[in-house]
Amino acid sequence: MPKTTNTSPTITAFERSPDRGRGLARDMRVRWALEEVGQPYEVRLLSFSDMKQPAHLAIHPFGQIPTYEEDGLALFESGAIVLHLAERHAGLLPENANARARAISWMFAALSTIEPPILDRTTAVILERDRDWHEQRLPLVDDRIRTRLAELSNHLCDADWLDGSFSAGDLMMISVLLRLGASGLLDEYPNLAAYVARGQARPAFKRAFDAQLAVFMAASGR
Ligand code: GTB
Repeated sequence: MPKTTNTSPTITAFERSPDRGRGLARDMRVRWALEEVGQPYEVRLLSFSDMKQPAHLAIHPFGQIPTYEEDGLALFESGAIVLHLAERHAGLLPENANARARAISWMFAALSTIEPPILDRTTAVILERDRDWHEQRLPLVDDRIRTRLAELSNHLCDADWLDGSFSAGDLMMISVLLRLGASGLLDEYPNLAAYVARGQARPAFKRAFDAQLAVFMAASGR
């Protein structure tokens, strides 16, 4: 629900996302969190060049998206932004202190245990395709992903969410797993594929997805 009021926080996103609005850029997880907690927001769209200018580097030292700005606070790193939102609004973290700590563990697991091998695959497919060792390396990368997916699949078993009710841990994990997209790896674990589909079926996910897709459609004049 992007809105234009003075009190709404502002996030940054790609002016023209390389994924053509398929929800893979990391503003998607921030938009999803904002939608889950019912917080209207504004979006500042940036070109690749804008991201490297001093104005943006002042709020993101690495010149990337997403960022998050509200009164007196500027944040970068999608995980930190989602955690900030989850801590300040009801709906993304359990009330019980121990359950809350476990949900935060799942956020970190998504970002520091599951996402790195998935990013390795993206790097291999996009940047290393022409290397003569690419065909040998890709199966090794895929097997490292499979190890983590098998472990995650065993944990999830037939539950809907990772630890009780839907939480920021699920939001982050599903956002990360979505990056596997066309690899087919997720389909090897039917309960994980169903888990991701459950996340995508949430109304807040759909609103966030539609909002970021609309940016790409507008940029391409459709
Ligand atoms: N750890 C940071 C976070 O979680 O916020 C990583 C931020 C990041 O990688 N941002 C990327 C970026 O700004 C966009 S999301 N890149 C520009 C740059 O570094 O100059 C990564 C991304 C980009 C494109 C696709 N895609 O086209 O599918 C998917 C994901």
